Amino acid sequence: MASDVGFEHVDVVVVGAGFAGLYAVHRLRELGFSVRAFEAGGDVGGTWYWNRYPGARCDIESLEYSYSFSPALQQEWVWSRRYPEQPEMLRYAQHVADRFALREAITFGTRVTSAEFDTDHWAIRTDAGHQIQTRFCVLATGCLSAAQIPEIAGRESFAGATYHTARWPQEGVDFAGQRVAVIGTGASGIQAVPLIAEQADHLTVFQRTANFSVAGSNEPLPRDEMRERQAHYAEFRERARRSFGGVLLRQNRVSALAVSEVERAAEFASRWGTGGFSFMAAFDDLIFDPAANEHAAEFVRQKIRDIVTDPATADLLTPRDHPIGTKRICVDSGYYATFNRNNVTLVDLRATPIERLTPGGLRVGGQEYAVDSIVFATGFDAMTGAVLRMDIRGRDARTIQEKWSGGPTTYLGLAVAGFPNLFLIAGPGSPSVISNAFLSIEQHVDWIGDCLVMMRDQGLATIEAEPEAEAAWVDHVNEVADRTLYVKADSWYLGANVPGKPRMFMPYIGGVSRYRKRCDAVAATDYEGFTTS
Ligand code: N01
Repeated sequence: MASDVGFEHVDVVVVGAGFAGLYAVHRLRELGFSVRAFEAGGDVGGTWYWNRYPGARCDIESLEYSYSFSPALQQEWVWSRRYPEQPEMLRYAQHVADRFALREAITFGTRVTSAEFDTDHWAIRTDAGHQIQTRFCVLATGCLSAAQIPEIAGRESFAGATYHTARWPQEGVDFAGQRVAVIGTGASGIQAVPLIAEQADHLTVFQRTANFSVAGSNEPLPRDEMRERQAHYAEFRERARRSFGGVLLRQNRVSALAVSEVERAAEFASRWGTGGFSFMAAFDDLIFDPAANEHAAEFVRQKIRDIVTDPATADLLTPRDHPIGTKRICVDSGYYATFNRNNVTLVDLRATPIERLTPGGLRVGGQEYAVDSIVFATGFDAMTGAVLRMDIRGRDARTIQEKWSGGPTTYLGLAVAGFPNLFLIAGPGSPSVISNAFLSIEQHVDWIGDCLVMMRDQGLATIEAEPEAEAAWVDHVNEVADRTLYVKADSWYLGANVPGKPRMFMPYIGGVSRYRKRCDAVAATDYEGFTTS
């Protein structure tokens, strides 16, 4: 295949054509750079291309989860539901790609396999034989894109069909008449379970950790609400940029411990009624104070006991091993109530893990569960997986695997010392997965664009994070995380879901507003913490 692909020289290679890659292609071309992007999937959309499992939808409201860079795009795109479902998100990505003629810069169905730095450029290679010399490389590889299937003995022996929620077949799956197993009860499992239960003959859910979930009703978005937002988009976007997570939640500034029991219960009940992430904004200290958090956790535990009729099942579904919100809280539609159906069984893997897969199903605690299909809702090697699956070599041919052997270290989540002219979008060390992805993506791409323009204007060839600046930033990221309860949970934020992955809180939890100010200040002070040449 290499024969029909010659050497190419461009200013920027963008890896990935999800929402980060799409905006990077658009913005950098707009600034006059030549850009080439590669995307492993067959089309644009990233997360929203791959995650087609039943029930897949966003847990941030559609009025907030979209691009702000184009006022015209904001005026022409009309969301149909309060929480965008996967097909609508994918249509939005496709619309953006067409509207801004982005596909012409993207090669689909092609993975970047290696990137090697030499003097002042990167040599990029793909699995289709492309070889490209580029001055800059932008990794828009996604934080939840490297799907994880656990090593389970006998996996190859299973004779039925297996699926991962993040690699769902394009044509969909019909589970009618089947006995189905779902392994995993994170956000993906919790969204898929109610729908699979409606279709399958019997569904067995294999749970290792009980999870907190808050219902989020997904009614159609009223046209007048959409029009109202369109009339004031600029103002809302600006408020989101100045918020903590990039989402305009109704944040109560009061401590959960400063109000009476009756007031506390009323606030939680009101938030439960609203649904979604707003629950964790019920009080100001839920993510900092264990006693405050426990009140919120107990409210949800009681809801589970109220909803689930079988006390033993309710007990198993009740999370007790982590503070609420420290594993990303789930937003569901009827998850707990699904366990009242007589075609749904819950199996506890905490007491007895899966021993092995067999040709006919799974064996747990000496018992055989016969199934026709297995759905792995087992998550991702988050934030670093997609980067570490490539062979990236920086200065002195040092690999990224070696550099990050103790955990991902970055300067501002944007750059890595020893890897000049390489940028991450929403990388570890930035608000990323703990924020509204669109807002954080746009902020990073705009910052990178400005940086490249500065380099062009000043005739600079390289920019590289300084090791001291990187170390200080990593300390700051850890210090901020250590003030929260997040570090108490075995979550994917800490890499705890991947055997052998160094434990390190990866996103920056100091808030998008504070983070943006810091990035702007670095740019304004002649890129303090970076060395240029
Ligand atoms: O993945 P997860 P996910 N044996 O890692 C279990 C975003 N997202 O795809 O908790 C048995 O959360 C694992 O158990 P445990 C969102 O940010 C958003 O669901 O490690 N079980 C867990 O239950 C989310 O947080 C949306 O003990 C095993 C599950 O598999 C992130 O993506 C929708 C196992 C994995 O849960 C990831 O969510 C979907 C094993 N060997 C996703 N290995 C929305 O916008 C793992 N598990 C709503």
